Amino acid sequence: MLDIQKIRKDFPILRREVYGKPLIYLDNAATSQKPDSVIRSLVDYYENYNSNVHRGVHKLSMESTEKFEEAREKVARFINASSSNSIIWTRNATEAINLVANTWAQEHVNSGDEIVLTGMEHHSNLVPWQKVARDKQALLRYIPLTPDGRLDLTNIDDIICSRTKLVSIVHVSNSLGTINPVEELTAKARKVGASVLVDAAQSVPHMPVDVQRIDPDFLAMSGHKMLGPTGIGALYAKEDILENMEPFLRGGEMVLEVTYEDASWNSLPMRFEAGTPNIADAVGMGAAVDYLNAIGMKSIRQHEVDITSYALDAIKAINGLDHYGPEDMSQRGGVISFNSPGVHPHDLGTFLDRLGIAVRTGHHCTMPLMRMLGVPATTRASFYLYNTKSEVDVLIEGLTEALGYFNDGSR
Ligand code: 7TS
Repeated sequence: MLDIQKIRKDFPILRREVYGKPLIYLDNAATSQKPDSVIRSLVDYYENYNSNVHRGVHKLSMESTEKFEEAREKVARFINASSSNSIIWTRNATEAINLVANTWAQEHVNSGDEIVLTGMEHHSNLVPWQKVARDKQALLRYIPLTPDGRLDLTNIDDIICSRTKLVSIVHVSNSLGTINPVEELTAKARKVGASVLVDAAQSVPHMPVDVQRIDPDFLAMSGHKMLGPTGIGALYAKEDILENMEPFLRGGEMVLEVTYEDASWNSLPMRFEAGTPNIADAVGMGAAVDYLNAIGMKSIRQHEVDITSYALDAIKAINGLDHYGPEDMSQRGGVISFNSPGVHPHDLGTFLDRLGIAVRTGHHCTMPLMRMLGVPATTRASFYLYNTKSEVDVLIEGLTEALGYFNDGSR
């Protein structure tokens, strides 16, 4: 059991009020809040050893290089990567996926190849592949969804087939909360010789993720969704694949030898990190990993299971509220999207905001999924390690009050 009250003390922002009410932050799928240790790691960097990495013989540069590379090690160990050479710093999960689309896919996807996605992808794992498919005359295929928002694997052996070059799938859906069977799908991809990318933006922050167990070729994540700073994320890729990939951006840091005519590439991981990297925020992401490890990912997952099932039961008990995604908590993360017919999610979100409750409303960057669900948008509550059941109670009271207000026939 997590000591939530103790954890909450580590997050300064949770002490603030909005509109005179205590902040109830339920928009963690968009971005998480930051503990003191992460905030302090940024201040410490700028106050004490700010310096460029990998180039100085001076003390500060050696210190920043050490801390920067130590953070990479921490991220590698966090997802059980066998080498920190497999971790490429990016700005976020979006950039990690675009890196693969602009390098590996340019070389490996050919006319007539198929790229398999799911019906619940975030635009980040959809739009880059649309461009690859257009450029290469490849075909995008989608694993369809069941009515309760799981992947429908009935025809999976027809979808993942000998024409499949890449299976690129979201691990945990940011709109439905569904946890997808990425291990099983990776094994299927392997059987037909296809490569695999896992969009782990919503899984790595919330549950133990082991890249040696899932065994993808690529995995994308964002620091800001896992208590780290914005502007930093990572691409995990198998080392032998990175060794054989062309660089993405070209310039300083990523080269070994440069002549007026040509250049050769630096060793991994620098080959994929042209220019001065985001040193401070990488160090901050390392501090976030330390914080999560100290709490324990299994305990965080268990807390989210408890709080999400508690919230789901209460939401189901509210008349006239539709909710999406699987009911079985073994297949669901800490996200609940809901809708009340006749009440626009934006109005609902605004009503809740006035009560101090931060939720996200909109299409959550999954427009095709919204279209498939037959709604323009949903209201979404998403939980993290610092949320409490009493915050859920306030959400439920607020929802009940809001629905009474908007559905009042006299209005
Ligand atoms: N993939 C998934 C599954 C996501 O949920 C998100 C962000 C991304 C990729 C992109 O992450 P980024 O850090 O590169 O932006 N999802 C959300 C969300 O649900 N609300 O705001 C951002």
